[in-house]
Amino acid sequence: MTKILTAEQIQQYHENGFVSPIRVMSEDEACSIKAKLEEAEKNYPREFNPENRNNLHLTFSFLDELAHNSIIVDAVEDMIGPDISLWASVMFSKDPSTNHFVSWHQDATYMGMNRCDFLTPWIALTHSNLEMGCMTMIPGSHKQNIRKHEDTFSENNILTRGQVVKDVDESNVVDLILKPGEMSIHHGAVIHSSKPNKSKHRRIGFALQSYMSPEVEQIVGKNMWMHIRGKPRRDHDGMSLSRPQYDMDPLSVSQRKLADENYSYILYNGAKIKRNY
Ligand SMILES: O=C(O)CCC(=O)C(=O)O
Repeated sequence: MTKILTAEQIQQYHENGFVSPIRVMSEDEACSIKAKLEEAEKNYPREFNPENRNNLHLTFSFLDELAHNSIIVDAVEDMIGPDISLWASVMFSKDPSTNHFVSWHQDATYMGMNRCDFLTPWIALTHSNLEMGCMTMIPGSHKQNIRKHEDTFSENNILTRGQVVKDVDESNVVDLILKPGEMSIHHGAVIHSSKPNKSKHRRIGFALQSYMSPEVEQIVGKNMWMHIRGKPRRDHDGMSLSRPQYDMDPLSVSQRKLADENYSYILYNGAKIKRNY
């Protein structure tokens, strides 16, 4: 018995490497989260900005609540089982009329895990459509191995290394058009990208990247895990994180600093350049 997803949605996920759209909350609730986010950016500009965008769920209660949202976690449980930890999160924000884009890539490439079958819910906090640079997927591409990625460090590419998979067959692409409060869920190995936001409105997606079962292990670097549900992980080197008691509570700030350092070590392992993302 599944909790949220239909058998058809689960089949779509396994077949295509993604499933979308799934409603998590009302549009009004998503707008209120966006308002909290913009308040946090105003109050803590150094800690929360387009470059300092990783692991914000560790220091802001409204994002921690999203990471534990029962609709999101139930959907994850339907696919990976009851023992769930969260590896990290990324706030992907694109300002209106900017050139920022995300090149074709597979998330698992630089995450340093022993396998790729983990998943990322991407929660739309605004509309996300073609004009705004929504995510685009290559269906079925998660069934291949990890392809060769070239690190470009291109200025407008908002991936850590500006990594690119070349010669992608774009004949069957699927654009994930989402309304505020909806999510998509994608597999760690599916090839995806997103184009610039040409609209007059900001596009924001919160990527809970990624929820993993205990079978998925960190083999490059150390990670700090947020326990979400079920049996806690038993990694010998991975530390467990506590939830923020309130926005920017000092313990959570120090934990996020350490988590971000570990995260950056893993993602830039072997890279020639290290950027601020
Ligand atoms: O938000 C975007 O445009 C890209 C996000 C992405 O690549 C991801 O969540 O894996």
